[in-house]
Amino acid sequence: MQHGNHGWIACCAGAALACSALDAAPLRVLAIGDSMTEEYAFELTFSAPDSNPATPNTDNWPDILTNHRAAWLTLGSYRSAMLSWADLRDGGFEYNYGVPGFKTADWVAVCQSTVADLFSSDPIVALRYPTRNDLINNLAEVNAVIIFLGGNDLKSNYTGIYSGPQPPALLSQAVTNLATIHDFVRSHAPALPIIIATIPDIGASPDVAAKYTDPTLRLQARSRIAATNAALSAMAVARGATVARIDALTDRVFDQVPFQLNGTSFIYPPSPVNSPRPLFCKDGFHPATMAQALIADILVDALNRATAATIPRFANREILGPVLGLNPDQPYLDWAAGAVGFLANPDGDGLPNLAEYVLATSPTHASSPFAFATNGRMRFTPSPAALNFATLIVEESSNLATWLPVPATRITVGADGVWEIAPTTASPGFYRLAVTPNP
Ligand SMILES: [Ca+2]
Ligand SMILES: [Ca+2]
Ligand SMILES: [Ca+2]
Repeated sequence: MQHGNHGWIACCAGAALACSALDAAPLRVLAIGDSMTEEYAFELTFSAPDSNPATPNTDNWPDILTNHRAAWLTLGSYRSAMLSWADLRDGGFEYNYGVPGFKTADWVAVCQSTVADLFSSDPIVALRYPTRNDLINNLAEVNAVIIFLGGNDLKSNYTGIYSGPQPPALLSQAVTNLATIHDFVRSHAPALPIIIATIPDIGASPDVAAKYTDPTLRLQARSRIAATNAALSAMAVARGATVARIDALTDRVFDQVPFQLNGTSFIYPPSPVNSPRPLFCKDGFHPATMAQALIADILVDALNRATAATIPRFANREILGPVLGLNPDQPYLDWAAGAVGFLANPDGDGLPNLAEYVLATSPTHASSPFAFATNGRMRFTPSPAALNFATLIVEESSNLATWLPVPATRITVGADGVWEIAPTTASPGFYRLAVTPNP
């Protein structure tokens, strides 16, 4: 059997989004939420850097979607002045009812508000009634509703969730409250698609992690919140609502250390600079722009499932580049130590640089990256870091004309990172490697 191999690269730069194909008007989306949803322009206590406290340098999901998906989606008209909406919306988008600090019970109180609230000496209570009326009016204008709450419920008694003998009643109450809010929307908009977000597990934030440090109790809290989100999802599905699994993102923050997109890693501790790299804003509690872009992606996916919309999702390269202003190729450029293109082959060994990066070989020394084990298997060890950045596909051919991916059943990746390719029964067998940057 012969084994042929040579590096081969299919490069694709970030594909331009096909805006011109749009005929439909942007989807009008209404959001019922808390500080995760209130425009970060109105949350300067954490959205702006210490050095320039009046100018936010982080964006949240409504900011990101309206900045980068305006052709597909709108949250309505925008008012930049504080208190320019005469209700709990403060400033910002017409259809954005993100109210900082609100728990699910606060939103139930808005839904159930009566004219009597207008006479309350508490200005927040007094604003419930006009907020409810505006909301009902806007439900007649929009194409979809997102209900995204619960983080403040968890914050109100995280100690009980963490170390209480039983899961606190607030957890099941949050699900009941979200059902009440859903049913309020449904009663005023019988056919409107409704998306219910799961509750972000605030235990994933540096602020909470620093105060609640016992690993066993942290796991207990995580398990109780996961059970709550399972109940919440079942409630939503039973009502015909679409579920947006925001908790999948907080699970990823727990589990992926360091958190990375295409090999660009992000920083867990907050920073007073609020640079693009920390996962959280400077308060250590609210997600910074990158995490909010991933939230936007989860919501885009839910909106597309709930409606006939085809809003493009955010690929990692778009989040790194246009959203964050980083260079999506930075991990490769750091390895290449300068401005050397993916296809460059300065050592003339037939392996383009991107293949050398993935195969952990030297771009300046010609040498085979492959070894053959005694059993005739092709063996090589790609760089784990580079495999975050690019995808490696092993292809084979019996005639050097038609190439097909080697079936996964013949590729073994060992715990030590060694790839072994079992030979084909066809003879002669040729192999080549396709390496492409991740989207
Ligand atoms: Ca607002
Ligand atoms: Ca080379
Ligand atoms: Ca080389």
